[in-house]
Amino acid sequence: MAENETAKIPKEYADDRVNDTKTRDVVVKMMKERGVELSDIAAITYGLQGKYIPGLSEKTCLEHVERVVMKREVQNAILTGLELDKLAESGAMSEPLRGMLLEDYGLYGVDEVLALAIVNVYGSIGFTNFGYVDKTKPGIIKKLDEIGKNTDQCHTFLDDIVGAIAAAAASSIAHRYAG
Ligand SMILES: [Ca+2]
Repeated sequence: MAENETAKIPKEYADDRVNDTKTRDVVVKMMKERGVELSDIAAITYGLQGKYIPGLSEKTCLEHVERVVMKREVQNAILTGLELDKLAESGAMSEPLRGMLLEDYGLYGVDEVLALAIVNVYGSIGFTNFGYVDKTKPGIIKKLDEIGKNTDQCHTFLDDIVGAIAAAAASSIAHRYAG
């Protein structure tokens, strides 16, 4: 049987131990409540890979974003980061951390470190893409950045998480099309 041709998820990614549908639903809902749809992330992934892969669609990008949010390491990073953003907003967080998160203090840096847990899942291509989206702030990332700067909302962790998921999905696509 031509297993590789028919299987939707490549064998190396199809490990049930790292797939968690229930937590997937929780983190997707959490991101939605914070203003991010998976399709917003897929649009960034498309921006990263569309020019290199002829015929790549946003729908395919969305499938790879879905694959990324099924990973337990990714889900854990989302749960942790978004909780910290929400705690900072609610006031249930001590100083000086609260102030650093609310003003998105440039030398804080733990938001980027947490996001690397997501990027790591798909290896080295992800790092380059993550650095690129961090610098260019495409689409929803720019929007989150502006909301974070101009309102009481805190997106210190969310913007990096979104960039990391987009970068990881781009790597997943690169692996898929390289073979
Ligand atoms: Ca950030």
